[in-house]
Amino acid sequence: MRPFQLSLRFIVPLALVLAAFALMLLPLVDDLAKRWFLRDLDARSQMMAAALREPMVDLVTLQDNESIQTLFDRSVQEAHVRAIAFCDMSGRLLYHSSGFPPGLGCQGRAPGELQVSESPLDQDGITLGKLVLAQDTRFIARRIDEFRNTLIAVFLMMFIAISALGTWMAHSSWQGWVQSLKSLMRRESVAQGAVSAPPEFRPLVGDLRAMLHEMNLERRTQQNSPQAWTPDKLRSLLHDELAGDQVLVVSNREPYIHEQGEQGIVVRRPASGLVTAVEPVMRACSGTWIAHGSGSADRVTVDANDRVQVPPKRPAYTLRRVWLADEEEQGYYYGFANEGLWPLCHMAHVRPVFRTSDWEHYVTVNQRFADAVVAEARSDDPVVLVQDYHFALLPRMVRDKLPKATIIMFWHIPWPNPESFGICPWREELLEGLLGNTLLGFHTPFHCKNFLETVDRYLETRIEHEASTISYGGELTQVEPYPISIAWPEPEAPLDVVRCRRELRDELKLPAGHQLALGVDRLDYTKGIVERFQAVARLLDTHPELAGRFSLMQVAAPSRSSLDEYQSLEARVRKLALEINQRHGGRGAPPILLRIEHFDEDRLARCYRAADVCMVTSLHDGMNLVAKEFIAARDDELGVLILSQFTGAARELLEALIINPYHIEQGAQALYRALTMPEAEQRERMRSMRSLVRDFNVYRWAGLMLLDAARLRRRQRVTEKISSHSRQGLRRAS
Ligand code: ADQ
Repeated sequence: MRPFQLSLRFIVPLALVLAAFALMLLPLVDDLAKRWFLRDLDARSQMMAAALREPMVDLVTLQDNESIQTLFDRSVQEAHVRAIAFCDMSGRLLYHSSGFPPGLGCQGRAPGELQVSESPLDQDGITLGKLVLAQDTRFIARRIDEFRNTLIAVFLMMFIAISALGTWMAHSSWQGWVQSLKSLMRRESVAQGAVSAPPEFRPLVGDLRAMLHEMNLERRTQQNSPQAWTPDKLRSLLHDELAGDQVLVVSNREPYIHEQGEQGIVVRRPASGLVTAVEPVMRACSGTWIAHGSGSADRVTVDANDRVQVPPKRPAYTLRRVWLADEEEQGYYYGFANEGLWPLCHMAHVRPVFRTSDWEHYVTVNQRFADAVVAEARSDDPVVLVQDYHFALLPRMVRDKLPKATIIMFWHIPWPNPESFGICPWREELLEGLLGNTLLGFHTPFHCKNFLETVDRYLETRIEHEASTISYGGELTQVEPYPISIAWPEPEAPLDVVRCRRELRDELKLPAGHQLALGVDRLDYTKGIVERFQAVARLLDTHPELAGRFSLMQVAAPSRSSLDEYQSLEARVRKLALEINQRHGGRGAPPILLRIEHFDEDRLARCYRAADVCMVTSLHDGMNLVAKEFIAARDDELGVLILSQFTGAARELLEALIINPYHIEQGAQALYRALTMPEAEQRERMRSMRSLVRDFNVYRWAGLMLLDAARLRRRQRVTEKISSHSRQGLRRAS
């Protein structure tokens, strides 16, 4: 579009100049051509008179009327010769060709369309009379018309040729400039001057180099800063890097839910790491959080624009609620997102279900949230933070309306390999939607790699693997890993571990020295709860002495329980727990203590502190926050984490006992090793993991994403500056 606009700026003046030139030139050309034709006619008359002179002298002398008539009639057959006559010295018309015009005599007066020329006829120095030749000039006007038309056609062709050449040159120069600019912006090597810049950019390369260098330095410093990431640091980052920019968050789940309780309306906060991480951002910039209004009292607590100020006690930002009809929630959330995308992205051997009606709801709901983003935007370039797989289409929808927005999306679940993703009937649409993002984040480099390979397989794009960017339709999407984490707990009065151990064992009616492993999950088939129970059963098979002295407490929060797959999982989990308890629970406490319920934060923290072992056995998991919560809770530096190799967390928490949850014997062995691990080894492992989770907390996760967004935003602004510089140059050149 832009090269076309630039070429218009060149074509319109060219058309005007050529038109003015043609207007000036055409009368001149007419006049010149007319004179040229008349001169030509005159020369022809002279030639004809010269040719007639000799025979005419003889014939006039002999007064041979008949031969003169024949000679004259033959001569008027020549092109444009209308009449020939001979007049004597006294001006009498003696002979003339047939059809001689009546008004034309010997006086040289002729009707307007004729040109008359006279030539004397001499013999031996005596003048016999004169030859009068009349030529038709009407053809001259016709010729001049033809000539003028030809000239206009030549001008038109010149205009078309120059315009086409100009457009092509503008287009290729534009592309060249944009390419060079992109290379300049993308590659750090440019900062060292490795990529040669086109001459037009040379005045800017110095600035650009300094800016890139400064930004990369800043990023590295921020990443490796020994200073811990805190909500305050996140706030000051926003203040320094995105001052004055509007921030909009989009998520399915809202940060505050109003419910109708027995004693009136109550506000509930969902337990979610995402809310913890994003809330300081929102508080600092007074942004707007757009989410599905799912609470029973949500509608009565919003204003006429569906907005409510939150947190309720000290309002700091706006929550904009979006309403969904039951069938829309069913199709978009339960259907496409959780029966389609969730199993598609997790390798847990549950087949995704794709229904066209679910997809249609998914498109409609994404569009409704995108419209809400556009409606809430106060400028044409807000920062939009999109959360998770519920909104794969939204980035493109927002980009179409707000091309200058900085859209950042975090995909909280794994990204599968291209073959697995390829079974989705709407794979291209989803990928195109995601490429509307400026920045797309995953938990691990492996998920980023899978995403790049998937895009490479199914869309025509340009991928720079080194820079981790995808160029699609002239837009660039940066793909980066941002491992999510938790907020490091800083309780006012730390819980005493010994007390937590005693209280939990009392509550579960377990003897004081009873060893306890803990599992905390949403009741989801990706979490490997069945495999965890099988590992416990296997442990008791191989170490029967542990029966009655060890239990696994499984706290499973009901989740998506309206879906068949989740109902049958619950039934399997309950049945397996019962079977294992019957088989191994004869002597004392049952080996599996199953609690299918949601625990509040405080209760969970007590469980983490009371356990000897935490078992995270996910079959596939983007990150898994339970592993990090367990580590953060253990300020006594004791306790062992068993962690599935298929979690994102396993890439960071290397001191955990890493297992393959499908390998039941391996799980059982790890459990035995954990239950018998000396305290010194527990401390060593726990200390190392605690220091990592403390520093790599959720504020760092949000901070690095925002820093990168600010960096890309600055790049975009420099790109725009350079583009406008190039456009000015182009305008001057044309
Ligand atoms: P989840 O699949 O929900 O998250 P996870 O990361 O473990 O998985 O987070 C679960 C959260 O729910 C934890 O904060 C945990 O404390 C809480 N929780 C679990 N069971 C509970 C219970 N019974 N009662 C109360 N709270 C309970 C998705 C991805 C993950 C990714 C996160 C964050 O699937 O891979 O780590 O998002 O990006």
